[in-house]
Amino acid sequence: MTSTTRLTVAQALVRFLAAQYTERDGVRQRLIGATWGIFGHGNVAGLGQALVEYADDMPYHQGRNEQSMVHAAVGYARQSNRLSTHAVTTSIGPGATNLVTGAALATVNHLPVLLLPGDTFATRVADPVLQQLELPYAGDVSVNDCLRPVSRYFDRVTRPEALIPAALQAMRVLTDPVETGAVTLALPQDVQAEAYDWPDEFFAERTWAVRRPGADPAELAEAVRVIRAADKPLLIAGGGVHHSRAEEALDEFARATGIPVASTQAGKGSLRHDHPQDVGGVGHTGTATADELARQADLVIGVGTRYTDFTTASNTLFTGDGVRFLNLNIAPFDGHKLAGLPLVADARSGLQELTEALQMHGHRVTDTYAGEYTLDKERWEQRVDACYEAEEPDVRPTQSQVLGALDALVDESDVIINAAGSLPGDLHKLWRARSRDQYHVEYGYSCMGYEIPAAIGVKLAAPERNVWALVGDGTYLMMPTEIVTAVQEGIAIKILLVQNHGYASIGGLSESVGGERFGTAYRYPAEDGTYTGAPLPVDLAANVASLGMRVLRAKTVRDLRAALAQARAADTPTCVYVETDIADTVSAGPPPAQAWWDVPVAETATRPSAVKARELYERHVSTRRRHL
Ligand SMILES: Cc1ncc(C[n+]2csc(CCOP(=O)(O)OP(=O)(O)O)c2C)c(N)n1
Ligand SMILES: [Mg+2]
Repeated sequence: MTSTTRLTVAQALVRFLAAQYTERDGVRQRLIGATWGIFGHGNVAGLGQALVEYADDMPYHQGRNEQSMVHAAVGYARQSNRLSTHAVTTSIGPGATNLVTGAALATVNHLPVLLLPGDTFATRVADPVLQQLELPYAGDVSVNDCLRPVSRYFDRVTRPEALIPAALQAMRVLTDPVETGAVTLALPQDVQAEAYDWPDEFFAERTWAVRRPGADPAELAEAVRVIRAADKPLLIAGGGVHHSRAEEALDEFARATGIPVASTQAGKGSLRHDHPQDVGGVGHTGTATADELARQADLVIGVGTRYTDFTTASNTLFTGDGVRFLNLNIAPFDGHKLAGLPLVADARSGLQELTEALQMHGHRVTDTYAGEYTLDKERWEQRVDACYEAEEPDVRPTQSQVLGALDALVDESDVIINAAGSLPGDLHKLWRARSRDQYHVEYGYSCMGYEIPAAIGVKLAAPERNVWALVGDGTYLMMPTEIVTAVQEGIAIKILLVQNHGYASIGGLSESVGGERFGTAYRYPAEDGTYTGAPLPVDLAANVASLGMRVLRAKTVRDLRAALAQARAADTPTCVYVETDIADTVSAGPPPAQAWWDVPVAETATRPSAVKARELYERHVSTRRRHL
């Protein structure tokens, strides 16, 4: 007879989660390192009680907003190379639907996170309960169904025994490098508290091996053939290089073949900035070096990339004669993009196999090609230096100079986090990544508000690192509340808050697409009704301080350098607050976009700015290539 233990569904789930491990390359770690939670009637008596009961087995973190709890879990998962993540429990209704944005972010970025929203009664004896959505045409729907399209696995545990298959499927998806993303187990609140006799095997330690599949021999042979036949190959490193910990394999591939390596936002840092083959970011926010190589390339080797519009410059970047794509990707879906030759494999395994095969042929790009990109790379470095330099240290810095001040201070152990605004573009162009984890820009979902909670997650995964959340004022206002969590738990994150009184990024974009910067500045309304009056009297530094975090205000470049150094040395959460000028962000900013980005412009309009923008738009559209 199997031995059993009588526990509630919530208790069983917590015990089960505490016993799950992942293993890759001989290293084993907890799959669910901790659980975040905000309690309401949908989870307080179920999961809330279970987390107290098993507090020794499952660490708990108290969040302030459900979305930001997911961001923290995502930050933790990314820093943990997807081998470990956090769970997030919420109440029903608004607590649950607040998860949707975080879930989408996790799924878009292929980062694992376990969501445990409470759900309305399975028995329906008290319908409608507080916060229940009733649909006259469907009795089996709850607001949690909003999580289906943004989850890689969704299940609703309406009976205690159904937890067993649901929990096992959830672990399978979280640890599968192709499938992973947000995983949702919706837990009706009555079922959470229901007892059941669980077979003890359910609670035994279980290790999920994270696989590294190698390439199919025929695909590998074809890949080697096309690389050998290419005159001007360019490799594009995507997030998959990091997820697979393929940075060393990429380094060996690049050194052996001389093939230059550009990177997407998610892939930046795959090679150090001073690696001879690293040519920086590619695409709309790319470097001149990488974008020129992309224009001329006859073979683009995508490694672990989804080829978003920022990378392909909305399909206007790859214009080389007969350009072809070779896509090393663990996901066949991405491997087949741009009518490319798929090389379906783990990034590390695939790169190792390619390097070995190419070395047998002594394959290397020509010295002329290598000489050209080496020279271009040096030229770009000088442009970065010029942007970072601040000849006059006693005036307000430009945003590039803010980055320059940080660049001068950090070493390999620092992690910088950003997701939205004008910073991602500036960082992609300028940032000199010194280590593989340093550049943490979430640009799959580019979600304002990711940065501060993600910094907490990263710091929990890597307590020895200096973790910086870089935030614009718009982003700050979107989601500052997890500062309280950092203060409460003594998580010494650093925030660099750049105040420019509005949306520099979208303001600039708006101007270029005929939108006249409408609704993008934080200003009082002027007489004509547009928001172009005086700046608002908000004091975001005081706001940070009011949440309990130490703030250092910097007015000049000199102040900023001192404040950043002080913040870096601090062992409590510290924010550096600096004002820049929206106008500076454009005029004294980094080099302009080296490639286009498609944001459709009004086809008909009366205002001259929109008419002009449309003319330019049509010229760009005509350069689009279809790769078939
Ligand atoms: C949640 C969310 N809403 C809207 C957007 C669209 N968006 C992208 S950048 C941006 C403005 C960011 O402002 P701020 O943080 O001040 O950065 P700045 O552009 O001034 O550098 C907006 C609204 C987004 N990325 N995320
Ligand atoms: Mg701003």
